[in-house]
Amino acid sequence: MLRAVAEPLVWRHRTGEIVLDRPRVMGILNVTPDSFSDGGRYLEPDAAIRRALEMVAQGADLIDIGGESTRPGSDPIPADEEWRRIRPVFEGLVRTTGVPLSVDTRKPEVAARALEAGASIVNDVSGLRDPEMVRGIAGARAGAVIVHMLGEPKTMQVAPSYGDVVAEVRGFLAARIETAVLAGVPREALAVDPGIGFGKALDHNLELLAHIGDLTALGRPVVIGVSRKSFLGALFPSTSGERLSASLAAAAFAVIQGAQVVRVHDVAETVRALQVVKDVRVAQAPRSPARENL
Ligand code: HH2
Repeated sequence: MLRAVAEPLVWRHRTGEIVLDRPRVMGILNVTPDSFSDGGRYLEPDAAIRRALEMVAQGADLIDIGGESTRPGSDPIPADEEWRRIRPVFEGLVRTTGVPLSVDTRKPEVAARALEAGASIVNDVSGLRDPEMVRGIAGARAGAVIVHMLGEPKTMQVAPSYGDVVAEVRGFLAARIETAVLAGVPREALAVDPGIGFGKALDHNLELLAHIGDLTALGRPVVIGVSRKSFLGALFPSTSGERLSASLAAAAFAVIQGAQVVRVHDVAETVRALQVVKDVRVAQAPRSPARENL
């Protein structure tokens, strides 16, 4: 008997849409002096633009550009400084690539400037809590990633505590989707992210990864950011640069569980790992008439 093949989700954004008929790779570009893994490497706009184009050539489906580190213990920076760092990168990339660009920011004024400069999606690790952020996204017809974070980067890793982490994160994301939709953001413009490492102990991160199906049940694309993160270092001692194999395993596991977008530093390696997942899935359903949708 033939299996019914579900229609792929579509993620609409300011300049088009992403059909999630295969897992997508979001390349990380931190234009900061202090990001936990690539801090200081791409502060110079030309180096940042070169790195973004390299990730596109390696198969990145979108590029996520941030000017403020939100690593545990980090302090916020002023909006003007954040925008000063990323402005030339947006302006340069809009002219040189058609790949959608997202702005990784918690500040509505930075998001607004980036959308004006050509960004398509706002990736907000504070989960669209600020009504001005939601209004800006609705007005610009931008896409958005709603990320769950417990507390603030400065203190979020100080004894984070949940009753049921999966239910609480899911409840938060569900509520933020409805608030954004009521404020005029089309549901199809929204993606959700459990915020691995954002106010979570090791067990919380593992539980969330183990239950991604509870998040895909929200009906919107699930974005997962595990790349080089310190919870992997809690499983075995390592520096962020030594976590490639662990990051690939976690990304592949997330995709097998139903995550549609993975946010990564190591684009070329992740593209290959996800290709293996895709090919094995195709072999799992040899008689499906729509193999390309797997
Ligand atoms: N993680 C980080 C930043 N932004 N956005 C989403 N949607 N999901 C994530 O898990 C996520 C994110 C933190 O990682 P990174 O950007 O590599 O480091 P830093 O915050 O130090 O710049």
